[in-house]
Amino acid sequence: MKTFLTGLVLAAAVAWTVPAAAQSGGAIEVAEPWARPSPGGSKMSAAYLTLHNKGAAADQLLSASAPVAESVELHTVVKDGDVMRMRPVAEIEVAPGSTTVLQPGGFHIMLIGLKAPLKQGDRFPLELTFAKAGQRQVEVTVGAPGAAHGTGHRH
Ligand SMILES: [Cu+2]
Repeated sequence: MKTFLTGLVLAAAVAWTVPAAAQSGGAIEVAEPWARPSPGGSKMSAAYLTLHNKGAAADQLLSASAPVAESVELHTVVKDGDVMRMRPVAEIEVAPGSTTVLQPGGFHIMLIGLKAPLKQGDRFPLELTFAKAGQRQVEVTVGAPGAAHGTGHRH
């Protein structure tokens, strides 16, 4: 069923002939960007955020970049025997009308070759490139997700 629906969405996307660059791309909302601190001189860290797709078509996060890191990759975590390993992914899908959460243990934005340590409370810009929504810049706060956002998800 899910494959069938995905097929329909892809067909709709192909039929939609307006150039992607001409669209304002308002369908994707980026919420709660945060990153792990990088203690102990580590040159790597990860950023996380929540993607809401308010549109009628699937979209994909294709890449990201940040001035604090030499390179930025999209990763997921897969179980390899008893070991959890990070793997690069070409894209992160956001289905129409749904939410994709990048969080520890799953999809994340890998910051490689940090130019300076990330300390709790630091902020840095992160540019996201989506297949349809185009480019989006967000400000990432370094710290735990709850600590960085007073209006967290506790009820
Ligand atoms: Cu990673």
